Amino acid sequence: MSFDDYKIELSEQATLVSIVCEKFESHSTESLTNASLIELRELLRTLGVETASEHVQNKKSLDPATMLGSGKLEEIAIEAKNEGSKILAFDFELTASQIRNIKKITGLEVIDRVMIILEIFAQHARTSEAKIQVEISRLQYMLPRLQTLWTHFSKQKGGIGLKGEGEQQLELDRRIIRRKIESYKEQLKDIEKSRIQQRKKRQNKAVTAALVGYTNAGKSSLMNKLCKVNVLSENKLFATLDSTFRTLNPDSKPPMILIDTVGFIQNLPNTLVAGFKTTLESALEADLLITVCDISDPNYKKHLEVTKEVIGEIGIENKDQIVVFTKKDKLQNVFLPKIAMRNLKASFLVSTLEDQDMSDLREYIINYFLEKQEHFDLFIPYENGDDSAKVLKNANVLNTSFHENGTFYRIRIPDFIFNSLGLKKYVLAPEKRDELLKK
Ligand SMILES: Nc1nc2c(ncn2[C@@H]2O[C@H](COP(=O)(O)OP(=O)(O)OP(=O)(O)O)[C@@H](O)[C@H]2O)c(=O)[nH]1
Ligand SMILES: [Mg+2]
Repeated sequence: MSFDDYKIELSEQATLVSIVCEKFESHSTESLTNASLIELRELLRTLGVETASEHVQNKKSLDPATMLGSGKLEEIAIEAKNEGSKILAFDFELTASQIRNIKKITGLEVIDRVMIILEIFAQHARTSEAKIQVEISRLQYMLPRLQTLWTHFSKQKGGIGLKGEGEQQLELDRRIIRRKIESYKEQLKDIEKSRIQQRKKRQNKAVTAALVGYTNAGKSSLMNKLCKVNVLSENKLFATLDSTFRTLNPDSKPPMILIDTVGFIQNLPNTLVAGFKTTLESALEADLLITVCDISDPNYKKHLEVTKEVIGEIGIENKDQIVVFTKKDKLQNVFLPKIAMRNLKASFLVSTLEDQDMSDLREYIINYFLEKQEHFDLFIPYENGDDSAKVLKNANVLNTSFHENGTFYRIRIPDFIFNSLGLKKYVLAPEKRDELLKK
């Protein structure tokens, strides 16, 4: 049996199913359920699956066997078949037995929110690290569901098989999967080692800002405009799954690097959380966090909340932060940005389609870093030309004057970089500096 047999079969159209139930935190009110359903449509659209009608049942308590009541499920199945859907897409995670029971009642294929997100991650993973992480998540999702999947598979093949054969196969598959997960984890450790080495290389050489925020907010588009590069930006959820590093402004000293990261989503499947956070860890090295938020999305507040939560979970909430609200060109309500920006210390409203906005934001980020840099006054004798060259290469020179024995420089440079250049011996005492400036 090949592991591909466990992958979901996606046909062309799905009917959506959800629930409103006080006891179900992520679906406890009508508005939470509706917002999540809009997102489910987007997730399915990203996978190329058309979405048909949606069905929501209000329930006092959840039915452990099928979540929704079986009568309601029968009704939904009739409508789904009438409109030509082969799949029911549930907007929450289902257990193996729930999937089995619902399939039995409805006679339709059943997929849940987790499978859908896993499938998108699998399709969008590009680097080997992202691919391995997604594969681990998928195997972890499969492990407790293996029995259902296996029964389903043997039925599909028409082989009833001997009972013992099925069980043996199941145990074998479980073992194979566990072993695979272990070996993937080992591979990840190696990749992590090389990532740490690369991070060390960047350290002390550059300053960095990380773009973080909800999926589809416009992070990659900003990266493209600010760095004049071409990172994949698409109207799809989770277009980016790995971190990309680009130089913000090649002329600035030190180089300023922007990091584009994986987007966030509410109700991220548990199996994906660990992998997702590792990918986000590239934001740990950032000196500045740029939270990107699509202000034209009716749920922008929720998106900001989710972003804040994730930032807290990976422990980077104490970094300097600015919020960039994007897609202002799509905004109907002109007062909204004022309300949204009222309680934020530093925030920007932009459209990536407007060049002026992009150059203002770029300047703001560059100035942010420049202002954090220290001033140093140096006097470098002419015979130490190499050190003068270091200054010109690494520092922002504000003032230069040439004297009998050497050159005076007033420079701006982050102190961690200054310390690594070995130029401390040239720093002038204030009285000496005043004397040189007078000349
Ligand atoms: N109208 C408008 N569309 C924008 C703007 N910024 C980005 N977009 C569009 O929004 C969609 C998503 O943009 P991306 O840059 O891929 O978003 P992202 O935050 O990187 O998304 P993930 O990688 O999925 O997390 C694309 O179709 C962009 O063209 C904007 O200012 N105005
Ligand atoms: Mg992106």
